[in-house]
Amino acid sequence: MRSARIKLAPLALAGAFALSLAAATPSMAAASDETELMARLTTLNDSGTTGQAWGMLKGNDLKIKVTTTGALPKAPHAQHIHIGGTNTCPAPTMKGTGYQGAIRTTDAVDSYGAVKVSLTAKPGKTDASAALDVPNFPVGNAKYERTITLPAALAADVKAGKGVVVVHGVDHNGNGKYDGKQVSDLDPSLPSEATDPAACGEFDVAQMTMPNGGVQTGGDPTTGVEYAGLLGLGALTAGAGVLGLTAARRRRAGTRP
Ligand SMILES: [Cu+2]
Repeated sequence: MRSARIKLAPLALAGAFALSLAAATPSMAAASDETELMARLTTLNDSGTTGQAWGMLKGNDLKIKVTTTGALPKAPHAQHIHIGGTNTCPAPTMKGTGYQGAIRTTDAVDSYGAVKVSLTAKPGKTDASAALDVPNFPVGNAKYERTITLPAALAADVKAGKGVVVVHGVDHNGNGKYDGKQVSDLDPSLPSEATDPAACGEFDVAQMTMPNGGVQTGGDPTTGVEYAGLLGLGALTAGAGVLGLTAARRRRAGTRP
């Protein structure tokens, strides 16, 4: 009986789905205190620097990773979580007070606020006092990871998605190093190039994306939303039910393999 085999397949998949979900992401079912965060870092000041940040906040402990590409090689790049202003990145087209209209760090405080967490390597401090702890920042492209215990108020802000990850250091004149006559708005002993923002990304709470790749062959954007809603209620078994529904819908849509 051909039809019986077709009906069995979704059931087996549903079981696998429930298992993998329970193993991989217990936090979802528990509706726990873990918050996942993501930022896509986009270029400011034509630096050519892009990157991404990922975070997992558990209580007040933030595990954070930052990677960048296109950062000026062999030069330190200060990196922070800023909070304040509108908790957003400035438009890349913003006119600043820096080199040929470049955005300097303080030009954009209305957007991303002040430095609240300094993303230094150990043994650097991680509060605002370490904002320019040059020896402990990544040199060239970042491949950064650290777990930082935040003050409770900051953890709450990060959890609310208010953080903005900013990577600094822009070689405006393209000569391969930080120099130039203009001094930094953060520290007059440094050239402005050393501290101007190079990339920025809003550290948003990650949208819940379900591991549906093994089930769907694509095409139905609404099923992901259904999963999210049901799982929000902590209903693993309901998830299996939705899978059955999805399979039925796909058959109706004539997308059987
Ligand atoms: Cu910063």
